[in-house]
Amino acid sequence: MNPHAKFPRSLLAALLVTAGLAQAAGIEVNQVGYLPGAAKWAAVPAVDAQAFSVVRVGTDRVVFRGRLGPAQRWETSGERVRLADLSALKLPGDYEVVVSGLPRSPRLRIAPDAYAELTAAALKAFYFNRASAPLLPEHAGRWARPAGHADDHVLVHASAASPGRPEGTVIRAPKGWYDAGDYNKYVVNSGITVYTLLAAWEHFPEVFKAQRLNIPESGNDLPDVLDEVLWNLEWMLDMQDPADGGVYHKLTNKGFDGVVMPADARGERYVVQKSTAAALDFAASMAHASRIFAAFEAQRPGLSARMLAAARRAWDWAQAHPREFYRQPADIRTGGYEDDQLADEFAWAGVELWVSTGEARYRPDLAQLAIGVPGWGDVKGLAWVTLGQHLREVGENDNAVVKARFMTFAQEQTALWQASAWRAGARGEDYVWGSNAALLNRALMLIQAYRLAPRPDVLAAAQGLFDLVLGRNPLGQSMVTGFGSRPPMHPHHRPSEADGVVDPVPGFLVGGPNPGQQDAKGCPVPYAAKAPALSYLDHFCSYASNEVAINWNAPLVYVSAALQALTPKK
Ligand SMILES: [Ca+2]
Ligand SMILES: [Ca+2]
Repeated sequence: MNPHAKFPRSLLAALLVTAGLAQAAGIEVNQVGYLPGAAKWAAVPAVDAQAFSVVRVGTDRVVFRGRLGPAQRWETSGERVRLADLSALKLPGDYEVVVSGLPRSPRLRIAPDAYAELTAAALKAFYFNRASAPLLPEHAGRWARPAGHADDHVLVHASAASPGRPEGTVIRAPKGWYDAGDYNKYVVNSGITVYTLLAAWEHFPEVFKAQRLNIPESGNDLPDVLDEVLWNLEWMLDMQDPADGGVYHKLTNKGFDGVVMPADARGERYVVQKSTAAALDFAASMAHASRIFAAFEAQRPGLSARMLAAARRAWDWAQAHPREFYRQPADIRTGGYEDDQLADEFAWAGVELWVSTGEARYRPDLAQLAIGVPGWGDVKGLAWVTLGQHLREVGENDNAVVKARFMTFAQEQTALWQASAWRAGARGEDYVWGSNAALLNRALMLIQAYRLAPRPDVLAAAQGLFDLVLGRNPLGQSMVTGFGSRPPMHPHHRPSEADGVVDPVPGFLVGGPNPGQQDAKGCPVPYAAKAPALSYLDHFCSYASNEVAINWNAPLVYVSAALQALTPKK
C-alpha cells in the first residue's frame, strides 16, 4: 500500500507542523532504489516502536530486521525522525520498510543497475529540450512535437553591435538546448552544463559507452552522450563573433513566451551583449570539450582543434575586456545570468586551457583559489574537478594542494552528514532557489574526493544527498519527473504544460524546496509550509520551486552515473 495514495504528503506535513505535531509523516526511502553495496537509510517518524523490519513488497515475508535510532529533530523541516540503517541488506529485490503503527514505506528497490534508467532519462531530458529540431514519435513517444526556433534568422541586438556586425545584422545560431522552462539559450548556463555532462563521460565512460538513448544519432559513430552534448556545443560555437573572439551572452526573445509549444513561439530572436563571463565560460567548456573530442578525431576530423582555437580566442577577448559585466538592456526581459565576480571564471578557464595546451601563461595561482560547490555563477569548483582529474599534469607540489582541498571539503561534508537527523548533509540555509541541484553538485564534489581517496563515509554522504532528491526527504517526494512513487507532475516547463499529455516530460530534476517562495503571490494555491525542506509546490506556477533547468539536470546525470560506477558491487 502506498501511504501517499490517499492524502498528499505535503498537505499532511503542513497540517502537522501547523498543529505543533512536528514529526515526519511517513517512512521515507530513495524511491528510485539503491545499489546492493550502497549505504541505505530510511527515515522514520518519531514513534515509540524500537524496531523495524524489511519485507518483500506486498507480503509479510521478513528479509531483514534492525533497531531504530533515537528520535532527532531536523531543523530543515522542524520534524522529529528516527533512522533505520538497512545498509547490510544487499540482496536485490523489491521491498517495503515496516514499523509498527505506521504505513509501510514506498517500494524500496535494491538492484545492481538501480540507476541505469535514471541516468539515461536524465540525459534524454536534454534531447527533449532541443531547439531547432522536431521530436519524432519514434524517439519522443508521447512527447513528440514539431520543431521550434530554427534560429537561422537571429538579429544582432544594439547591445551586441560591432563594426563588422552592426545592429540588425542577421546571423545563424541554430541548435542548442532550451535553458529551462523557457525557450531562450544562455552561454553562461550552458558552460557549466556541457562541462558537467562531458565530465560524467570522461570519468565514467563504462556507464555511457553502450548506452542507447534512442535519439536521432543513436547507432551512429559516437556515443550518444557525446551526440547530445554536441547539439549544444555546436550552438555555442555560433555564439562567438568570428571577427574578435567575443561571445554573446545569450540568444533570446525580448520577453518570455506564453505557455505555448516551441513551434508556436515565434517571437523575434536576438543575440545580446558580449560579456566577459560568457567568454570565459565558453573558453573553459570549449577547452575541456576539445580534450574529449580529441579521442574522436577519426569520427569528427578537426572538431577538437576548432574548439581549442575558439577557446583561446575567447580567452584573449576576456583578457582584453576583463570587466564587460552583463547589463540587461531596457528592452530585454528574459533571464539575466548576471555575475560581477569573475575571479572564479578566470581561474576555471585558465585551468582548462592550461591542461589542454600545457602553456604556463594560462595557469592560475592555486594557492589563491578556494574550493566550493559549483553553480552557474561560481565555477571555481569546476577548476578543482579538472585538477583532480589531471594530477599527473598538475605536478608534485600542487598535487598535495589539490588533494588537501578536497579532503578538507569532504571532512566538513561527512561531519554534516553524520550529524544530520536524516543522514543527509543539508542544513536549512542550503534550501535556496535550485536547492536540488545545489545538493547534487555538493555530491559531485564529494565524489571527486572519493575518487582521490575512496573512503566509504564520503561515498555514503554523497548517497545521502542523492537520496534527498529521490524521495528520502520530509515531503516524501521524488524530485525527478517520471521517477519514484511520487514524482513531480506539474513542473514549470512550457512543453510539459502545453502539450496536452498528462505526464510531464520525463527525466527532469525540478528546482526543489525554496523558502524564498518568490512566486507565492502569483500562485493560485499555497505552498505546503514555510520550513525550508517543505517549501515546495508541485504546480506550474512555481518557477521558484518547480522549474527545470539544464544546469540542474547535468549534476543529476553525473551523480547518478558516478554512484552506479563507484558503489562497491557488494
Ligand atoms: Ca550515437
Ligand atoms: Ca563568478
